[in-house]
Amino acid sequence: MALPLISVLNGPNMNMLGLREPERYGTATLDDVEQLCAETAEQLGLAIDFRQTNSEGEIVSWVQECRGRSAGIVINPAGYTNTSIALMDALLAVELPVVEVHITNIHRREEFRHRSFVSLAADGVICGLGIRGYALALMAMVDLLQEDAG
Ligand code: DHK
Repeated sequence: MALPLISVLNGPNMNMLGLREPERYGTATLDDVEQLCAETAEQLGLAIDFRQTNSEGEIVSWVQECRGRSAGIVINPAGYTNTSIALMDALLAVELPVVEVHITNIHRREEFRHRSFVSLAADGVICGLGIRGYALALMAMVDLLQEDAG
């Protein structure tokens, strides 16, 4: 039987991980994050589709494509977290389990980062735990899928 497919979607500037503000975001690259997700998914019996874009329209389209294709979405919306009603609406429209991830603790940062539109469409949020937040999000996703099935 095919493994449940989890879409792991990353928003703007996440391609700069490892280079951008390493004191804040760490030195791991997005390739490292993808590898961590792939290893974690293998251990958990999941398949992943890992992507990054700097475009709001593209991430909205990717979320829409998840409907009927993916079993769940792990998303680091990055700068679109606090601005994109379109992304929130797309996440609500697909009716899938959603786990929101931020590498940094957005609540310890500027006030404009505290309000997340994406959180209004997410089952849960993991922030401030570095890139391991992605692995934790996949673990949480297994539980969410089991709850949905049961
Ligand atoms: C990444 C970004 O690019 C910021 O816009 C968010 C998030 C925080 C992160 O911590 O992964 O505010």
